[in-house]
Amino acid sequence: MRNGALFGFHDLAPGEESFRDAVLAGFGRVPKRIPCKFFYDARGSALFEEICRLPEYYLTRTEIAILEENSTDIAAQMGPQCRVIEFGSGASQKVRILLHALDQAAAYVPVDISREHLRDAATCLAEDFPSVPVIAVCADYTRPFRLPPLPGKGKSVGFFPGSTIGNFEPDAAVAFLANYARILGPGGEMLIGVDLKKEADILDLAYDDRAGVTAAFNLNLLERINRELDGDLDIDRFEHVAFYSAAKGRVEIYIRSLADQTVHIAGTRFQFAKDELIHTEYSYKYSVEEFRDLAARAGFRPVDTWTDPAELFSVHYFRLR
Ligand code: AVI
Repeated sequence: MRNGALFGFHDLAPGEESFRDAVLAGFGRVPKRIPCKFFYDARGSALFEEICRLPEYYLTRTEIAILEENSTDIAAQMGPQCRVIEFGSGASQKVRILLHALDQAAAYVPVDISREHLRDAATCLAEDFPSVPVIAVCADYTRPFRLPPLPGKGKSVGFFPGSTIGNFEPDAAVAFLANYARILGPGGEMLIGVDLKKEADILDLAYDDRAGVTAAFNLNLLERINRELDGDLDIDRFEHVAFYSAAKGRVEIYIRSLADQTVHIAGTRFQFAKDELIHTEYSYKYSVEEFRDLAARAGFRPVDTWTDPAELFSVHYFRLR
């Protein structure tokens, strides 16, 4: 860390659900399932970064363009001396656009469960923005927790980009936003990126790209079972399945078994019928109005919304009622 950078690290020692418990429980259900949070081991995170650069995966570049295009307006809403609190901060990349535009942020608070990744990303950001105090918090942001005392008297603004909110089912998304609201406190505000509803063709390709990167990302869950849980799955006997259901307003992602087969995981035997599906992820898409209604259920009032010219993606600004 270079001299002058202001940096704090608060470890709230989050307990993590083990991959083993999740897979053994999930494979005992009908349909079988693996929660999408397990995509992100080292290989899965590298594949997700590759997805974000794919021509078919318009989400990342479109959201960045919206943030860049509207950074002055966004910074005006956030005001001087605000504290920016980002849940699931990962590599802390998109927040750099805000920190450049803001009239001196009082603090940047990245919150993530992945301790070492958080420490590295937060250290790097503190070095690049030496005038912004960076207070990293290692916590499970899907559960209630308390922020440490933060510097400054400006408002606390949540930042939740990437349309990660779409990976929650709607009731869980409301509960997640309500927890965010409690942590931001009275007067809190929120800047959140949300993918918009659109034609099925665009969404089908975004989640089943020609180069097969999303397929590799999804099937990495099975590779992970083999690596970490002493599994004997033959990956070639499974395939990636992703499609947009307009009726449900979501992309549904599964792994399909290509044969009747028996596999072993951590000493337990599981049967698959040919064409049986393992559910791995939903990615919900919302119209601007639908998302405003959902956020209202968590106590957020809409202030402004920015979209790209093709209306692929939206960035919303909310204030707590
Ligand atoms: C992290 N999340 C917003 C991604 C999405 O678009 O739902 C995860 C993803 N799954 C497949 N491709 C990308």
